[in-house]
Amino acid sequence: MIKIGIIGKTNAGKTTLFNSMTLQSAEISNYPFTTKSPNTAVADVETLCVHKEFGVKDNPKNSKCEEGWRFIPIEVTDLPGLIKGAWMGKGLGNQFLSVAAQSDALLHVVDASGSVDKDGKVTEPGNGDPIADFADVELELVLWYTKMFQSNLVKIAKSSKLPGADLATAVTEVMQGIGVKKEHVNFAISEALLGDKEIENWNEKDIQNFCWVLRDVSKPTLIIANKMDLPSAAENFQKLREHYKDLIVVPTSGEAELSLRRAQTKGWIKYIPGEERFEVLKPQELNDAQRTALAYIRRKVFGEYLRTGVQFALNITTFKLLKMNALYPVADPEKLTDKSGNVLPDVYLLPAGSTLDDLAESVHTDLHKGLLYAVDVRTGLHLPTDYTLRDRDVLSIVSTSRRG
Ligand SMILES: Nc1nc2c(ncn2[C@@H]2O[C@H](COP(=O)(O)OP(=O)(O)OP(=O)(O)O)[C@@H](O)[C@H]2O)c(=O)[nH]1
Ligand SMILES: [Mg+2]
Repeated sequence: MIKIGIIGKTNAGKTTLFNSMTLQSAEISNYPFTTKSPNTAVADVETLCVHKEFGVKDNPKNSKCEEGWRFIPIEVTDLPGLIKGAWMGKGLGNQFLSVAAQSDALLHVVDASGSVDKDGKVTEPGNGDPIADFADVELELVLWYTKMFQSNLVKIAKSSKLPGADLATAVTEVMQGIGVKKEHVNFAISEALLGDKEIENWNEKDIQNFCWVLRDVSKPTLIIANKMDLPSAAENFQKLREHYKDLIVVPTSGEAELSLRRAQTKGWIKYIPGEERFEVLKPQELNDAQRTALAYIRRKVFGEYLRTGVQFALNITTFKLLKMNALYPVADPEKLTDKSGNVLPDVYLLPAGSTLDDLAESVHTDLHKGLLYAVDVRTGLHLPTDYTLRDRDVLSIVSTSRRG
């Protein structure tokens, strides 16, 4: 399952976002460092389901389908807030950073309303500096990567000199546990202009440059501009977008999403996460405060930003940053069912460039072992095992052992 980590300064609203995505009840407060250890739970990403195109009614098994949208589970981890010096192990730093580094992608949350001061205490909106907050946390992360690289320098230098070895392979061996791939290392060597320099001759600056690029390329990150419902958030959101041009900045209100998801669970409103509207179903069951809160969300969040942004952020991370494709394996190419008769039962997420062979491996080892070909349900064509999968493919995989 895809793993997404939520990082950021204390009080930025990480746990509120986490609870709104996963419907958990992890502790939220306006005191700094409320979260003491990581919380992990399942959330969903959303993609347009193929069942309408085929004119069938589906029976999802590994996912859910609501009003034409497929919701596919992913894993989300909420991390403790960060303090300066975390990379050296200060506070909960090390624990935080190693979990963050194991995620496939990161949501880096900043308080766009600027209501958290430099020490993480809640202040008047507008007093905080979200651009500096983002830079501080990023620096900690890069320093942690640098420390990991530096403490393995002797080992890397030695194994890169072994017969048949090279520098990129040696670095990858040491750092693959945190998602670093050989192509990332090669890219970082070339971006930092270190292709012609023996590793023994890399100076501090070379190492720093190399580690910045490595962090960027190996860990896709989305900036979440949170607390958009508060004053001064709009201005800071623009500033963040201008300052961090190479990154995607998504405006969110975690608090609004959490209120809506909870109201929806209680049956008070109809709301599908990600949609640009909600409907009050039981106005008589709401008290004055709840009515006011919903009216505020409608005006300040949906009125100005169309949506709370939370589901959108998860979708963008999965489909744009991680370049995932949604794939629908079925056993019966005519009925689009599995062996038990469930229509379009499962969706798998695999990164762009994956092949039919990769899909078969994800579905079942036996299917993979005897893999012959797949039938493209749309065209009836037989696809070879090295066929490059496309988003929303519906495929009946044929192997010597079984159909899946
Ligand atoms: N107005 C507004 N307040 C929010 C929003 N999200 C979170 N908050 C508030 O911000 C404060 C901090 O929220 P948390 O979710 O505990 O923040 P955190 O980033 O997990 O904090 P640590 O665990 O200390 O690192 C709480 O008072 C929340 O109610 C939002 O979207 N809008
Ligand atoms: Mg928290």
